[in-house]
Amino acid sequence: MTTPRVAAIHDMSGFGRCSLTVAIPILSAMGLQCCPLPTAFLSTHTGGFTGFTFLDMTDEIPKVSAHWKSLNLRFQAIYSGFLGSERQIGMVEDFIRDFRGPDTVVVIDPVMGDHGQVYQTYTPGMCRGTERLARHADVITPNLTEAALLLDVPYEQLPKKGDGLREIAERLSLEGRRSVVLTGASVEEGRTGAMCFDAKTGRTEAVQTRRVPREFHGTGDVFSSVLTGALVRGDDLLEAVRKAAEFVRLCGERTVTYDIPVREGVDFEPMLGLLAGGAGPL
Ligand code: PXL
Repeated sequence: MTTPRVAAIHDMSGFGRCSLTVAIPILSAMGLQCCPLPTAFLSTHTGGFTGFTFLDMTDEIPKVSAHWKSLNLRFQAIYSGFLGSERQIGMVEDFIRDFRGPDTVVVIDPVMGDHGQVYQTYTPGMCRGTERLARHADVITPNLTEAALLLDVPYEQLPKKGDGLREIAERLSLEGRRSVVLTGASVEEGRTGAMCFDAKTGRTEAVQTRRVPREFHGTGDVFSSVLTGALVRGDDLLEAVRKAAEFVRLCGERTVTYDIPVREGVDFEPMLGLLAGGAGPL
C-alpha cells in the first residue's frame, strides 16, 4: 500500500507557525505524504507582525500543476488555505478539476480573516473568489468571520454562540451538498469547538471541548490539518472533528503553560506524537 498523498495549497510563512509549517509536520506525523504547493513565501504570517516580506508564487502554480500532471499524480486529498492573489483562485479550481479522483476528499479552508477583520493581504476580489472556490469543496472549515463573508452578511449580524450556529452551518452547506465545519463555535458555556453539518448523513451536530481562555494564532491551520489527515485515514467527519478539536485544545493548554507569545502560534511540535499512526490517544 502506498502512503496516501495530500496536495497542500497554502502559503509558507517562515516564522509564526501557520499554513505549511503546520500542515507538513501534522500530516507527516499522521502517516501521510504531504505534497506542498506554496502560494506565497512570507517571512512571518500577517497577524501581529509588521514589515513582513511577501513573495507571490502565482506564476509557479500552473507550472507545478503541469509537471505533476505529466507524472500522472493522484491525491487522496486536496487541501487549500491561504492564497497569495486573486488569480490563484482560478488556478486552484483548475488544480481540483485536474487532480480530483473518485476517492479524493477536497478540503477548502476559506481563509480570509478572523475576529471580524479581513486579513491584510485579502482584497474584496479574493474574498469573492474564495466563495466561488469553496463551491468545489467536500468540506469547508470557516471560522465565524469567514462564514459571514461566505454568506455575504455583516459579521455583527451573525449569532456568535448557541443554537444560531446550527443554522449558519446548514446555510453554508449549499443545500446539503457539502460538509461544513464551522470553527470557533461555542455552544456550551466554558466550552468551544465546531458546529458540523455532515453532507453524508444530513445531520448537524456540535463538537465541544474545554475552552482554553486565551486567543491563539494559527489554530485554524492546526485544526484543519488534523481534520484533513483524519479524513484521509478514514475517520467520519465527526470523529475527525473530535480529534482536531482535542489536539488544538491540548496544544493551546501547553502554549498557555509555557506562556508563548500569541503571534508565535501554538506550541504543537512536542505534541505531534499524539497523532502518530492512529495508535496514540488521538
Ligand atoms: O492562519 C491563517 C494564515 C495563513 N497564512 C498567513 C496568515 C494567516 C493569518 O493571519 O497571515 C500568511
